[in-house]
Amino acid sequence: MCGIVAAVGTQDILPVLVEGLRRLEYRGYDSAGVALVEAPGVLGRTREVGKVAALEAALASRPLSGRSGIAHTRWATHGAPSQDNAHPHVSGKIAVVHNGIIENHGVLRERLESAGYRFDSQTDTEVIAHLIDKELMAANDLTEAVARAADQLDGAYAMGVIHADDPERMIGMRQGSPLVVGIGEQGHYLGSDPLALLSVTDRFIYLEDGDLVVATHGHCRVHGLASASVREGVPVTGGDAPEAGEARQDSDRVRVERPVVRYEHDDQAIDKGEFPHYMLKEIHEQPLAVANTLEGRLGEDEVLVDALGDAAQALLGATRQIHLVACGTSYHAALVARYWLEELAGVPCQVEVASEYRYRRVVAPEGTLFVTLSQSGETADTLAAMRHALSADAATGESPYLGSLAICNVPGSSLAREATLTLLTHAGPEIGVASTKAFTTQLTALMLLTLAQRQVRGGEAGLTARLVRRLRYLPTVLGDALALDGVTADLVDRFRDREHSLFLGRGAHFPIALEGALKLKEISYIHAEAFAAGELKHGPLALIAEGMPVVAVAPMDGLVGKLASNLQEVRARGGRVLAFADPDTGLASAEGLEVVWVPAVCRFLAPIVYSLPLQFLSYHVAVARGTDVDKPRNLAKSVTVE
Ligand code: HGA
Repeated sequence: MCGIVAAVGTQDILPVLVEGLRRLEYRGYDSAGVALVEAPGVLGRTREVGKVAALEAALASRPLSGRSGIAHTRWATHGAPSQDNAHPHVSGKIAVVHNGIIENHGVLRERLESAGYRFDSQTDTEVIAHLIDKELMAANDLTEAVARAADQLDGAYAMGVIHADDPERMIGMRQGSPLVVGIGEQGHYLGSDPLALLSVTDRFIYLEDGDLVVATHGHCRVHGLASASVREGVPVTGGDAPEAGEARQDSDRVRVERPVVRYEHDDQAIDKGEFPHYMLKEIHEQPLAVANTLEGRLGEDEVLVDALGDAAQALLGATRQIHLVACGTSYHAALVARYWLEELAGVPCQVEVASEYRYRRVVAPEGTLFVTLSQSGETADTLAAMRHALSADAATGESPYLGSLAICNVPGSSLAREATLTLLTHAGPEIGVASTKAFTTQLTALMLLTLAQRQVRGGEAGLTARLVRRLRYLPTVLGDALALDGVTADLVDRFRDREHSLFLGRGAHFPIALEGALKLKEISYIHAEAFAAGELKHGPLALIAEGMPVVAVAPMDGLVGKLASNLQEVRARGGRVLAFADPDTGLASAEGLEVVWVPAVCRFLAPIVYSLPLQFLSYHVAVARGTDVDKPRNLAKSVTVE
């Protein structure tokens, strides 16, 4: 998704902006641009379609410099990827970068056109620039003008704004899309996520919805909506005189103090190191990532429920059923967890994609816990679903839910801040668009949740203890499974020239088949469908033709015999089966069937281990087909628009 970087400092900030854009490249984008106040009254802007490298080349031939500026990588929602549609957008002396969607851009555009504004792009963003310009004529103050413009916008946005006559000031604002403020020695910064700014600071303010920040190189003031501040009990420190060069606050906002949070990071985590792609590096990081998810959360024979958060005992103790809501890969993790939660903890469980959940009336019986999953903690649909779930019901005046639990990877993200309880996955930064370690660490966190739920419900302790011991051993098994890297690299010929494929699994491995198919289509662009193998004869068998690649997930569980029969049906029709299997299954390579052994693992943890060969397979097929593995076409990492 779009990435924002902005800076105001004591020296030329172009290098900071370009480095920030490079660090945001992983999010997926189609064009990039930058605007700086080069001298009082002079805005310099450069925009290019394509990669940040193209922008850098343009800047090399026509350099820009200045002490305040904004920059952007765009993932088009309104208007095709083009130079005219690339951000920053300019109106008069104002330049704006924006992440999100302005839903009422049509009416605003008409209104602005009748007021004499000419549009140079098809974007919704350009209305923001013109609106601010128009409001500035009435308000005569940039902060006030931004706030007044924002009041007219419906939808989601994070934005950065500069003004040619005000080289010392930058303004940021968020409503529904993420934005952080970086506090540095040499200035202040804005970023869509902290990763963009780690070269200049590790101290951040995570803005809340409605927050407007005004920053010079030496000062940074956050103005929050008065009602929100009171509701959240945030101390209001307004009333002091504005700093020189700082505008007075707008009427509906008050000065608020937001905590400054230190971002713990390891610079190697955002470096590809010896690997050709982030995705391959992140697949190999899974033993460590899963060990980090487990760290401090396992006792001798049980999950340390209190280590899951202060509210965990009370919340899980009162839970009678669970609604799991997520998108994409996280949704697949939730589907696996349904099998675990119902079998191991006896908790009724419902799973739904967030984009559907948020637009229907859901009946949540008393004692329902709302659980969300999102790598970034900023996934727009998931966040909106959680807000919808926790908002008051019109009839009762209360949320029908007991509370919420967010499983995510980014501390300080919106989901982490707003949920009643947060279970961080500690996977480290995930840069590849196709999620790998975020998925297996989510599964690990969900197993911790399952066992915690089993414990608080008084489930038989022997099985809990055995599973805890196996969980502790899981990083070692995942380490063994890394050997499948080379094995799967030798299998790509089956897929390289194919346009269609099927994935099959049963039980908790059906969602793993779904995830395997998603991975393959995301990065190799081969059409891949997944089915619960028992469903084959109810339709999908019609797709099987000579040579059709069919991937089967075949660990040692009670359903493997049934799965073997399903595979016979495929082979009898000319399909070529590739089965990832446990040696104890008795499956053996034969005509139309190639079996690849996966390290032995107990059936409950097998979904985590069997994810690895499927990730490796997609990776190697994508490399063989020459696609852009880390940044597949049309996709973005942190899906912050609806
Ligand atoms: N709507 C804007 C910004 C898109 C965006 O935030 N993508 O992640 C545009 O289309 O330019």
